[in-house]
Formats: sequence, structure tokens, C-alpha cells
Amino acid sequence: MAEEKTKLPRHHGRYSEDMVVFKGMLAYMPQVRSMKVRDDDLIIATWIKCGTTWAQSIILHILNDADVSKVSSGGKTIDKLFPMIEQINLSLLFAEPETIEVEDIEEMPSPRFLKTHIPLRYLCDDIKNRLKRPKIIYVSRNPKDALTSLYHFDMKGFYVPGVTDDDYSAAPLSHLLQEFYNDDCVFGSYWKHNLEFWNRRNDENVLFIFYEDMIKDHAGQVKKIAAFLDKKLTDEQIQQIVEKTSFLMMRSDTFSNYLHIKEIQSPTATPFQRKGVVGDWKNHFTVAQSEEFDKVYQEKFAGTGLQHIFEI
Ligand code: PPS
Repeated sequence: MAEEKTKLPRHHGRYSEDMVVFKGMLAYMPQVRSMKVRDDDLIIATWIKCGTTWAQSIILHILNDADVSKVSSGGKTIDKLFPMIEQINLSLLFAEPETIEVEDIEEMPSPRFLKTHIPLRYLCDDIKNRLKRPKIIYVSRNPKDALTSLYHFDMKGFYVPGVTDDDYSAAPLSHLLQEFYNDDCVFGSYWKHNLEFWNRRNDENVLFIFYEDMIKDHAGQVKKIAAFLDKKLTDEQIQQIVEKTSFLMMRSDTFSNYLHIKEIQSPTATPFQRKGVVGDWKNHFTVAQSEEFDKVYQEKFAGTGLQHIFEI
């Protein structure tokens, strides 16, 4: 279980004792901490690989009457319309902090659509201290599937000679599990990240949802998000959104499939929309790894009321 701090791969950077980010994000962290939030901002917050892009696409479809071509003209991809606070320019994900000129989030016009994986405790005071009331949607996913997804995305997806580590790319899932237990995965402790937002789930401006519910009842979750965004949709529009944000549609759509960041990925990387299921962890975890994980999960979330579905 938790051991000494893990040696980080060279494309990660340590922000603090309990938070690691992709290296290029270190330069953005001051702006993440000092960002002036607006009441009409919409923020989607997740630990990495928990369904962010899926929810972002659903939101953009909801707000554009099931037709994102209204806002995506000129080849604007999802990360341009809905950028990540901690890394607006994704092609700089692994850049050395001193080589980055940070693009300014403050210059974006309202309403801003922002994504973040940064834990609540490291976000700006306007959010931490509830000084502003942006709408925040938090998507949570069972950690075994999130880790399986992260394994393919980070350890197997990014192989950039001279930038990523050969050792890291060759490492087995057990290495990622050790990082996870040490809170040294990118974006740090999954447990704290989830609990910090879980404890806000009853705030009027927060919607806490689960990836597994989106899989089980896609239309139901579209309706729930639309209601949270005060957007009325017809049944036909809801059906259109379900179709346009299905796994296969998103995988083939250059708006959301991240093919445009191929230059920072291995030529053999799995697609961003990789499997899109609940329970793929069973194809990756050994029985012993799964049992050990379950014990930690029970301990970490005991008494919190937070519970995930691990298989359907
Ligand atoms: S990131 O990099 O943190 O922003 O990744 P994120 O978007 O949070 O999570 C990626 C996983 O979400 C899956 N995904 C979907 N699942 C079902 N339906 C749809 N439409 C969909 N879109 C994305 C994606 O496949 C990743 O999960 P895995 O398990 O790797 O397939």
C-alpha cells in the first residue's frame, strides 16, 4: 500500500506533497489559484478519466438545442470551446514550465465553459470560499475503471521520444496502482478529490453525477443536466442528444475525439474514446489487486455515503 513517494515520470511535475500534474500545467497553477470566477461560469470538475469529455459534449449539445455546429464552426474542437483551466493549450501539456506563456482565462467572454481536474482545495478562493456561484457539474467514476482508462491514456497513450519515459510507458498496471495508493497519480488523491466535491453535493450550484448512471440511463442523465442548466428540451431533442453523444458518435467525431492532439500521443495509442463501459477493470486487475483495492476503497469512503457501481 502507501509507500514512499513514487518517482515521477519526466512528463509529470509535483505541485505539492499531495498533488501531481502534467508538467506543462505547473505554469498554469498560479492562474488556477487566483482565477476570478463569474457567477455565469459553468465548470465541469472531475478526477482524470471519469467522463469529463462525455459530459462536456452533453452540456454543449443541451445549450445549443442538440446542434453543436452552431458553435463549432471553423473547426473549433471541444477543448477550444470548453478549455481546461489548468492547461488551455493542450499541445503544451508536457512543456517545461518556464517555456510556457500562459493563455489568460480572464480574457474569455462570458459565459465561460471551463473544465478542471484540479482538486477543490487547490482551486481559487472564489470557489473554495463560495464567494461566487458558478454552476459546477462534478462527474465521478468508479476508481478501478478510471485507473484502467488512465493506464491506457497516460502510460500507454503518451509515448513522445525524449519527453515521456520509456520505463513509464513499459510499466505494468501495478506501477500505476502504487502511484495511486501514494496519491501520486496525476491530480493526486482520487479519494480527497471526490470527497471534497461530494461534501458540496447539496449546494444549489453543484450537480454531482456518476459515469455509471450515464451508461445505465443516458437520456435520464441528459434530462438531469438540462434541468440543472435551466434548459427546456423536447423529447426529440433529448433523443438527438443521446444519439450525438453516444460513444460511437463521439469516437468518430473530430469535434470530440481529440485526434487533433495526436502529436503528443504515441502512434499506437488507443483512441480517446477507448471502450466506454463499466467494468473493463476486470480485464486488467488481478484478483489479488482487486481485493486489495476493495479494502482501501471501503476504508477511504466508509461513512461518507459515496458509493460507486463497479459492474453492470
Ligand atoms: S480526460 O482525459 O480526463 O478528460 O478523460 P475523460 O473524458 O474524463 O474520460 C475518458 C473516458 O470517458 C469515456 N467516454 C465515454 N464513455 C461512454 N460514452 C461516451 N460517449 C464517452 N466519451 C468518452 C472514454 O472512452 C474514456 O473511458 P475508457 O474507459 O478509457 O473508455
